Amino acid sequence: PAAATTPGSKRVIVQLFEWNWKSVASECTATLGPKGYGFVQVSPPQEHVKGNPWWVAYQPVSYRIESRKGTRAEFQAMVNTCHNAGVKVLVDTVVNHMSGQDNGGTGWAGTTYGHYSYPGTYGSQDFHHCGRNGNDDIVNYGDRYEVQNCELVNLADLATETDYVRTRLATYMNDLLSLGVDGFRLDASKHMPAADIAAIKGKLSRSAYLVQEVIYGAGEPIQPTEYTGNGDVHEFRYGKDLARMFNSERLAYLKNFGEAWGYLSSSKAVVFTDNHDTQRDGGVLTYRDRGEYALANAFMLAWPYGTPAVMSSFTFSNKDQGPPSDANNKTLNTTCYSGWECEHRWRVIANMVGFNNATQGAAVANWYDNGYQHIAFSRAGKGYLTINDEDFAITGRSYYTGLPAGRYCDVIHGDWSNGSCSGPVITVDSAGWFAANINAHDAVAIHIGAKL
Ligand code: LM2
Ligand code: CA
Repeated sequence: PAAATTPGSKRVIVQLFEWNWKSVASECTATLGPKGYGFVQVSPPQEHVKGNPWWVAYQPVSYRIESRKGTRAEFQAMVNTCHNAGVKVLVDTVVNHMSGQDNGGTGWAGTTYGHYSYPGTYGSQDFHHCGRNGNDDIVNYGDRYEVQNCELVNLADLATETDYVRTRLATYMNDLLSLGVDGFRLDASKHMPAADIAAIKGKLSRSAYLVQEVIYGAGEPIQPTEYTGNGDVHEFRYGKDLARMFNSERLAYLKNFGEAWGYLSSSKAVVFTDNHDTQRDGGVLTYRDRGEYALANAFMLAWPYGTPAVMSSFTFSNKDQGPPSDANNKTLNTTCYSGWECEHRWRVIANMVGFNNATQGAAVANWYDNGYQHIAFSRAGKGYLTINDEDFAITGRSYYTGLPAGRYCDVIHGDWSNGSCSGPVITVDSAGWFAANINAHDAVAIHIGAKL
């Protein structure tokens, strides 16, 4: 069966990184549904190695749905609750490898394992031994064979070319589908040939939204475009370039942001300011950039390139630090703004999700820039965003929106709910113009979904 490659009308994804199932469920009801998020991306749900770092989740030990984030029953309840709130569930799925522990151990749910032995699941014949670099680890990203057959940081590399491994992975994914999930973020996709992913997809019991993690590397033999036949692909260049425009270049250059920059085709790309890896590796904007980060997200959510994925983080001071957890490393319930950043709740970000939904399918029109850090554009007939990232206020200007005359809620500074606006109202005149002053490092956004 063919997997669906296109999300529905509410397309915005939010990555609730390392949230436990109980907290994801509450957030679907409290925020994600009401604010219009289409998908919640959850962290890997399978049994993993023990330990405190967040990345234990990326070392599977079995495919039991039992992790520091919760039990199978809690996972099932979360999927149901999110569906009732109108939010689909995208599961981070670790399919390229198992654990990276040389001496094995006991997993979170009690499964005893060895580096190349997962009783009842895989034996030594199910793993690659690439015979390179002394320890079978990947060193040279310029070598296709090595990237796909050697080990990513010592993680036991599954022989995804075999029917047994493909069937076992599909069995795991079909189990998740039976729990009602809507799609998969396929971890480490670059480390598997696109044909292997296609074969696994061919064994799925029903259609599902696929997002493949293929990190673009200049000059590398394995390119993100190889994977678009299977489904969507993350466009990693987007967040790095967007950060550069905000930090050291010009917002004016964003006029043709997207395919013209050499990116994947818009209909296949999933884009983000940052994700859990890039926010630790640098070169992108993160929650630490506060207002600047909010403006970058506002742009992403207003600009019609790709499917936007909003990051929601726990705060950290070192790269390995795990999420707020108890003494056994069981993840605590989320408390926003205390240990958890909850960027997806920030007024600008949450309200721009509504802008994205209201402007679906409308082209960019009426682009304006001052040559530097002040830009503006409409989504024809449906919405208008202007960002002033200059160090000075822009006053006494009018903006041509082409929108129907009327009074609109400025969703950057106010919330729209039950037909009223908690912040400033922008009046578009009968010729489609409005006048406003815009502070330094600030923005104004209006759309037809928030019209008084
Ligand atoms: C991914 N995408 O392809 C994830 O987005 C990324 O977060 C994962 O790395 C990676 N692939 C493997 O799924 C993370 C983390 C690594 C961590 C691995 C495995 O960034 O630091 O590696 O998960 O847990 C850790 C240690 C590493 C060690 C390895 C195996 O940092 O030094 O390798 O475990 O024990 C000897
Ligand atoms: Ca591999």
